[in-house]
Amino acid sequence: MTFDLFDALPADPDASPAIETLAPGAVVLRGFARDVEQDLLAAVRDVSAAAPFRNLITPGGLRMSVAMTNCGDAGWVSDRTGYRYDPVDPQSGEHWPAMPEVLRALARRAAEAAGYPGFAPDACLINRYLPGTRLSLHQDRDELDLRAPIVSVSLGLPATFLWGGLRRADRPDRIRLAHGDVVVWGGPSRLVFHGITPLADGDHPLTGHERINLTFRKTR
Ligand code: MD3
Ligand code: FE
Repeated sequence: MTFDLFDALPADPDASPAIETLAPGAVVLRGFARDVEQDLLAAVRDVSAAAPFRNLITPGGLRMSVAMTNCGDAGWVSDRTGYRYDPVDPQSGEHWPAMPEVLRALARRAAEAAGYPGFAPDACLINRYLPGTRLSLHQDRDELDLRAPIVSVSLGLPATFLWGGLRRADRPDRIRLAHGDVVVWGGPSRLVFHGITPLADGDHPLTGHERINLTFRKTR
């Protein structure tokens, strides 16, 4: 009689091939946003009609290659004075557009699937990448409540995501983020250094030559 190791393993009702753990606290949900892709892109178009994408200036005086806008009660901005979350879009002097319900609901659903129930983001930063656009290695630490995760949604062209350790000098790993992928970063992964390598050109059926990334944050 043969003994198959797999016969000895109980079925795991929570095991799903769509949930990959990258590191403690960090989970990739491949294709999780696909079922609402059209609604998400329509919402991004609405937000950017009211608060256009712009290339912010870093405190060091460099213009970022990523173009950004925001929706929600607060938006991430950078200028010569530093980084901050601001309820007002400095370009218009108006509040940022409200967070569309389809965005809020997706972020909550993804956080829950990753083990962070009750995620209530007050800010969504929307990044737009064109071929050649990159985001250099950084930490996200402008949020007051670092216990809450950050949920990121990738749409359009694929990108190579770099994620390192808690020190800038830690050699980063690379993962491919494709259309519809959602990543949830919390717990011990919340303060890892991360970035995006220069975007390769391509032609995506829904976004053409663009990659859009949404990051949902609880800033206070
Ligand atoms: C890990 N955005 O907006 S998303 C950012 O694809 C940012 O546009 C990248 O980094 C993008 O700040 C990466 C993945 C991501 C976002 C936030 C994180 C990973 C993170 C915060 C902490 C740890
Ligand atoms: Fe970041």
